[in-house]
Amino acid sequence: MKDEVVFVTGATSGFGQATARRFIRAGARVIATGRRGERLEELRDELGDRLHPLVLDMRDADALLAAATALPKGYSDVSILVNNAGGALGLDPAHEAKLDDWLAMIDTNVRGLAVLTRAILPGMVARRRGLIVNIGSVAAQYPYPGGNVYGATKAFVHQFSLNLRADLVDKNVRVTCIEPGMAETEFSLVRLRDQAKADAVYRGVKPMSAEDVAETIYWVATLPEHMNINLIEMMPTQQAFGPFAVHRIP
Ligand code: NDP
Ligand code: 8X3
Repeated sequence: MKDEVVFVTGATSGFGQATARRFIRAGARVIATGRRGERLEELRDELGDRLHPLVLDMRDADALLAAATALPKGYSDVSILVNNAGGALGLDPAHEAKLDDWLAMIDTNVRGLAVLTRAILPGMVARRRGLIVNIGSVAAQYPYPGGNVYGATKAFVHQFSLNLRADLVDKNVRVTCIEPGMAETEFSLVRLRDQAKADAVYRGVKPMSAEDVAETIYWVATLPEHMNINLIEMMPTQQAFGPFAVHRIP
């Protein structure tokens, strides 16, 4: 791992923060991004100077492109890109959801992820070395009430990951899409904007942890170079699928 430069988006919390810790512990250098600069500074204080904090808003395409071309010495040859930043905003039915929430999810989970990938990928191809891990969701595959645009953004992540594989088959650049189910992070607090409601999501369940997902990302990154894991879908044992909804007229 000491030769790896890992670019982790959304490292101020949850999966991204646990991923930054996991790769630093293994000896890699990590570029850690997010909007909350103070949390990135705290992470550097905790993990040391192999972590490069970078304040970035995934909705700002110009900032993403500029950042990718201005990485400091020792961090410029990104070998692993973990496209993790994002989340869900709201759980309202489509006809009541806030349009601003929809646009913010599209800008972050889709547009930002695509822009950053486009910025980092040419270097990987030129060096014939790289791994992109995209964080999707079970919401990409299984529709549920209130999942509307969030699930659709993750369906983009799913298909984009597979299509990247099609383009990169002869470039020695690997692509994996990881699709988690319920994991306890700040995800539900951000989505529901209410601590009590967020706590209720995890009540009586042993959800996955941020570390569970980070360990999976790390496992993917430690596989032999000739192996590409295309997709991983993971859930807590206490989560599964429901029946189709049928609206019956009385
Ligand atoms: P958290 O809310 O704990 O972390 C989200 C991270 O994304 C934060 O670091 C946040 O940083 C960053 N982020 C969000 N919006 C932006 C933005 N506009 N610009 C830059 N960074 C941003 O949630 P998770 O760790 O759970 O989520 C990580 C990913 O995993 C997301 O893509 C989410 O959709 C996905 N996921 C989560 C699941 C879960 O149950 N927890 C299950 C399946 C998928 P900051 O606010 O500082 O900018
Ligand atoms: C997060 C998992 O089931 O809340 O992507 O959509 S879920």
